[in-house]
Amino acid sequence: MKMASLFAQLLCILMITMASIAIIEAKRIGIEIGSREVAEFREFDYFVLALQWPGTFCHRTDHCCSSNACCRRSNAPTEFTIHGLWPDYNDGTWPACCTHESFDEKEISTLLDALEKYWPSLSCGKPSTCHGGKGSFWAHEWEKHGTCSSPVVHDEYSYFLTTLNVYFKHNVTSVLKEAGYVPSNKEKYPLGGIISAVQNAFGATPLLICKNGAVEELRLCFYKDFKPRDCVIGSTGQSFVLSSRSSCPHYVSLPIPEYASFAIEPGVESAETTISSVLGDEAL
Ligand code: U2P
Repeated sequence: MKMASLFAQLLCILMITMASIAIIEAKRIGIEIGSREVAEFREFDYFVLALQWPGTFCHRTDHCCSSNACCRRSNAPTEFTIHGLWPDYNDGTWPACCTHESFDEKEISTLLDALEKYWPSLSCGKPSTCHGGKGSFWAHEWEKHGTCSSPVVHDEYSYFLTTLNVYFKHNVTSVLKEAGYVPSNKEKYPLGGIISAVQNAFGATPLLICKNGAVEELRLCFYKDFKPRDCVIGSTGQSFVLSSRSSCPHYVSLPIPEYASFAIEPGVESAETTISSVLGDEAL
């Protein structure tokens, strides 16, 4: 009897230890349990180029710091900026933190001017990295998404260069401007009109994400060869459908990007940057 109870206790300790190890391992490789990120590291199906609208993001700045581009006064962004290039699965899930490679800013030193301008952080927060720490916006995006972009993108440098090149080839801000959708704090534009303008320009349906009726993100989707494809996923036969209507009303606003007027924290210089390097003709 005593032996049986001892055995049961040992079994219990063993199970708790195994569960703890599993949770520590999941956290180590950055899997957010309960979210749509998956631990599966099979090859992804397509890419999402996620773009942020600074007019919406910068409105919510409540303090300034050198890393927040909303605080750059005359150099604050006025066009869609890059959030990330995300490898995704067709079922609406995505892999995350696929390798143990850590972000190294030295690897992308020649791209930094361009990244500061076109891929800046629009907040002061320090996002989590895959191996238990906090890092820059770029560190987060590379470790979480870039490391899952194989076999199309193999390393950190090509992840950032490829993303910049895809971004330059698909200038959403000018497409919307040409269609009459200019930043405004008064106008509201038909969601369908914005979607059509992007469809006409690139031949594929984007996905819009809104916050309080304002465009917060616009996502473009691409096959692995970077030919545009629809972002809307799902059909009548599938239960998963993701569309711009999930978060945007019929009429949306595109607020004028205005830099945050909060002072930069004392002792920290303003992060004014100018683009001084040309990326050259490096192909995708
Ligand atoms: O949408 C909220 C966050 O989930 C991650 N995401 C979303 C859609 C998608 O197709 N792929 C994807 O990764 C993004 O996480 P982040 O890169 O910001 O950590 C997105 O912001």
